[in-house]
Amino acid sequence: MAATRSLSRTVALIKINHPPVNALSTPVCEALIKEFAEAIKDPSIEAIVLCGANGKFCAGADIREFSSASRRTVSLEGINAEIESSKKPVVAAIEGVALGGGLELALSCHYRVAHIKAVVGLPEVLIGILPAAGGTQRLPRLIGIPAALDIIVRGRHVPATEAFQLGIVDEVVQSSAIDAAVQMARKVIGKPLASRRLSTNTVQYNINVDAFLDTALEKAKRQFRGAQAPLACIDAVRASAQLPYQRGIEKERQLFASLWATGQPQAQQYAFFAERNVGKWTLPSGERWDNVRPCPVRTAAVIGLGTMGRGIVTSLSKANIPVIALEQDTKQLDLGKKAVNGLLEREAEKLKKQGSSSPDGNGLGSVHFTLNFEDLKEVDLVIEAVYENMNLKKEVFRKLSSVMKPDAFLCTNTSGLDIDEIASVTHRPELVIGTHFFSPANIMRLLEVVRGRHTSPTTIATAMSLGKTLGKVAVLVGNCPLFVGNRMLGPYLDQANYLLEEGYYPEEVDQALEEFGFAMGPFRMMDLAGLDVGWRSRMEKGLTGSRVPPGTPARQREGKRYCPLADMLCELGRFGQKSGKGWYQYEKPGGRNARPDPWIRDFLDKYRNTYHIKQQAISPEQILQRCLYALINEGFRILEDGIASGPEDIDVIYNNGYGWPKHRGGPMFHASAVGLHEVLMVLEGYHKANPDVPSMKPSFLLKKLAAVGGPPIKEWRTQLGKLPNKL
Ligand code: 3H9
Repeated sequence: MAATRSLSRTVALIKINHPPVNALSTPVCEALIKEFAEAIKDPSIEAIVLCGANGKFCAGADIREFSSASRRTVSLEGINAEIESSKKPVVAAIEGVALGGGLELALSCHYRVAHIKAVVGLPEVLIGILPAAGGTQRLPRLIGIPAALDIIVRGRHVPATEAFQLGIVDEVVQSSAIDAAVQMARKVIGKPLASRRLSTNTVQYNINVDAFLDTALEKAKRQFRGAQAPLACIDAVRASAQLPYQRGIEKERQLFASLWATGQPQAQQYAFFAERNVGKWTLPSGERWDNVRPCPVRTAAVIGLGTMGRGIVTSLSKANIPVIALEQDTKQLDLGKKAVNGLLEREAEKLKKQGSSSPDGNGLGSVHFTLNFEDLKEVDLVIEAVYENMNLKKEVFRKLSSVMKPDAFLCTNTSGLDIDEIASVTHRPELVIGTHFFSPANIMRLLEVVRGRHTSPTTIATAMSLGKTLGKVAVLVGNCPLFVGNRMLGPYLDQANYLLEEGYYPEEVDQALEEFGFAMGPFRMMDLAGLDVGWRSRMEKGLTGSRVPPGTPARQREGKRYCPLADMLCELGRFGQKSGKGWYQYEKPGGRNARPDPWIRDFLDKYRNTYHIKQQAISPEQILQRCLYALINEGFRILEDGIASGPEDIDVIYNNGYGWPKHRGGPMFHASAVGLHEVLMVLEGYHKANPDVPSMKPSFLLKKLAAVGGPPIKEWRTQLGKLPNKL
């Protein structure tokens, strides 16, 4: 039964029962309508408590129904209006979550009681829509415009204690919220309900609402770069202050429909489910997420306390896992310790604010700093995060293999080195795995988990489960140079560099990609990461520096186009933010405010003159096509090589690790939305005119999918089934 009713004397208890999160599917809504109607009609019932089964109130509308052919036939706001107008008091008993339509349902009840560990919120904006069952009209009527706007536009989860302070819930309890709600229901039987019906109230404010919302709108336009849902949320909240309730509801409905027509909700809802699906990994041998048990990680160690190591230690400690942090000498250890302690202090402060610190500590795992490898003997899992150099990593793994207990897992935080080569120096290659964190590792949600040739299913299960414990989105990928995210970045950055050769300036290319929605354009991103990182790797490969054979043309390597601009900047000490100059200039070394640099303009003009490069007229649209389709084409090659198990995996990586705008779903989703034939035509045209850029040669898989009419992304896997799988 989607919703059931039982009785506690004269109080009816209506329970939503739709595992796993009690989402409001059509059958649930139909059952709610029926149960409420009967409870309201039944003369023996004096009050009603609404709750959810299995410790969860309700996670909102059933998102799966939005995209299905059988779009909702039942109006959630209709149900809410029925509940609110009931003459018998209705109390919501909130346990676990009351999100989206779940909170809207609770707001239509006359009273709300929450368990202390519950969270409430209107996170619709995160899936490309707005609360459309009265949430944008009732919440401002309850807590005012600024607080409601903050919750609706950011889609944040509000802990019960804060919800109580804001007035969203009437009581917070440590024990059963259902029992407390029944008690409250009994207390309020016969009391007047008029003031408890939020739709009949007016929004209270003592601010200039228009000016306040205009400022919020401008800020949201800058912050969310092209995402329409936050702007629609602001419009809807404005309606709550300006219009009577019913007209506000009409506005909410109109805004919902116009958002749907933008295609953004479909992209964000695809991304929502993709994030959940990537956790359900499957190996070609049949082992899967649900038939391989992960080993518990009770203690962990981190080797190297550079930027990445510090973030990883903090991340483990945040998950309440005791960590041993190891450095090679006292100076590095002291530096690392100071930095980690600073990060941990900030985390402890956050936990305190959320009320999550426990009475016996600050809620963080202990960190022990050491110089001694022997201290790692008993640890369950180690993450090596030393400098990105194969010989150094092998030296560390040799030591780890001899020191650590035989069943300890050995993880390497590398952004692209060969896992098999690292594993080859150990006695236990089956326990070696890549864990590619993204900087800052205590904040960024992505974790690429890289399977080596010998990595065992248990090791995979353990690394994937650790990712979840750390609050990350872990994606399993195969072992190849640069794995998935960084491998796709190569052709994208090449195109960005070629655009400079052809007449553009860094800020123009960045602007086009930032207007598309990227958090950062390619040149600002390179400056942030440090230009010297790529330069050193190109020197090691003999692409630049003293190992380039004499007579090699400046703009060619092995017959392929090569852009030496970044090398030239590095030779001049322009490494990006860290040196105060790179593609941009900064206020000081380590500064963050990128300003266009006239020196760069001059440098590029001279460069183009030297090599007699004719300026080309390229539209911003073409900038996007060249950079994005280069990235996408490499994504198809990755699928072809069996390095990622599906397009969702690639999209989750880009959405969570590379600043891809979520309202565009991810690069592979974008390709399917644009049309694979269109992508193919552009790549073919470019490659024909530029045969010396092989990365733009359309991939076999793209051609194959385009040839069968460019099927929707969810059907690509059928085609992928016949390709190799390196997972
Ligand atoms: C809405 O309410 C619109 C209204 O304003 C009015 C419209 C007219 N529907 O995340 P998890 C599934 S829009 C369907 O792994 P957790 C999820 O896919 C909705 N399915 O667990 C997964 O399935 P599977 C507004 C949903 O404990 C399983 O549940 N609400 C929904 O880490 C477990 O999920 C939201 O946006 C749903 N609404 O986190 C809330 N929610 O097992 C979205 C979850 O097959 N949900 N599933 O992979 C969440 O934020 C998290 O899922 C939640 C639990 C915090 C609830």
